[in-house]
Amino acid sequence: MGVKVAVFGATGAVGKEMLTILAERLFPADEVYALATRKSMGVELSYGEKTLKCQDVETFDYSKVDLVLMSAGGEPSKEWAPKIARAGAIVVDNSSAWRMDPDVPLVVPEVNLDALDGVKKKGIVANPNCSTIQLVVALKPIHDRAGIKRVSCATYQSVSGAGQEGMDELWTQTKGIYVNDQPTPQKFTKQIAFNVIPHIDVFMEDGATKEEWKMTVETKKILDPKIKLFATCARVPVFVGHSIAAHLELEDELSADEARALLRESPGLMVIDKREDEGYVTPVECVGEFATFVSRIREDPTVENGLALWVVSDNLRKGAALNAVQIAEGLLNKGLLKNS
Ligand code: 2RA
Repeated sequence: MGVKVAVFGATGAVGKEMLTILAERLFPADEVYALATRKSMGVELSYGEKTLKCQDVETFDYSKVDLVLMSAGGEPSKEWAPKIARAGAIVVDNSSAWRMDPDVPLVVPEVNLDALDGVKKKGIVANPNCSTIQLVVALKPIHDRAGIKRVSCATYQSVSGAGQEGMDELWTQTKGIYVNDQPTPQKFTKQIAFNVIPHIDVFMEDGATKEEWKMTVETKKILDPKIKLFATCARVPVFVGHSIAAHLELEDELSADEARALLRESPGLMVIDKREDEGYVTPVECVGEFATFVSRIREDPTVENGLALWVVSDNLRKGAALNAVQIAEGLLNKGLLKNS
C-alpha cells in the first residue's frame, strides 16, 4: 500500500516545490493532499500531471495520512506539528521551530541519515535552514577525509529565501527604478534591486543575525559539534539560488586536486571547477537542479591546511523542498512510516 501524504502550506513557494518534487521523484504516494489556510480554499495546485484543490489545514483529518511535509512558518508549526504527530502522522517541518529541539532530528540525508531514527521521540523531523543544507553536503566528505577545524563563510542568498514576497519585491523594485517609481522597501529593510543587504532574519545580542547563528548551531548539530563556524549572511538581487564562499581550516592536509576528486564522487554534489572563463557555477545555472554545485576549489596558503570552496544550490529545492522529500524517502526506506 502506498503512502498517504499531505503538504501543509502548499500554496507557498516551498510548498509548491514539495508537490513538484514528490511527483518528479515518483515518491510512492497513493494519496497526496494540498493543505493551506482558509483563504486559499479551492486554490488549484499542480502535482505532476494531476491538479489538487487546497483543503483547510484547520479541518483536515490528519489521522488519514502517514506523512505531512510542512512549510508554513514557525508559529503554525509550533501549533500544528505536535497535533499532527499525535494524530499518528510523521511531520517533516521546514521552519526553524523544532531544529534545535534535542528530541527532534535535524537531517540532511547525505550527511546524517541515521539521525532519522530519533523521529520516534516526537514524530517530528526538522529540515535545516537552506544555507546550512547546501554547506554541510559539501563539508561532509571533506570532514570525513581530513577533519574540519574551522569554517569561515560568506553567503549570497537569493530573495526567494524570503518567499514569494521577496521575489515580488525584487521584481517590482527593479522595474520601478527604470521608470523612476521607487517603491519603499517592504519585505527587506533596504532596497534590494541593484544592491546587497548584509542582514537576514533578526539581529542578536552579539551582533550576529539569526541566519548566521543558524548556520553555526545547525552545522554543529548535523555534522560535528567540534567544528567552529563563523558566517556573514547577505541578501543579493538574485531570484533563486544561494551561493556560499566557504574558507576551511583542516586537521590534515588536502590538496585542491584531492578535494576536487573527493567531492566529485560524493553524494548530492556536482563539481564544476575549471580555472578558466565559465569554469564555475553561478546561481542562475542551479535553478531547478537537485545537485549542490562546488566550484573555485583552492588551497588557502594563509592558514595551515586551508581550503576554499564556492558552493551553489537551488534554495527552494535542495535548500528546502528536495531535502524534505529526501527525508521522506529515508523515513520510508527505514520503515519509520506507519505504512512503510
Ligand atoms: C532565507 N534562509 O534565505 C532563510 C529562510 N529561507 O531567507
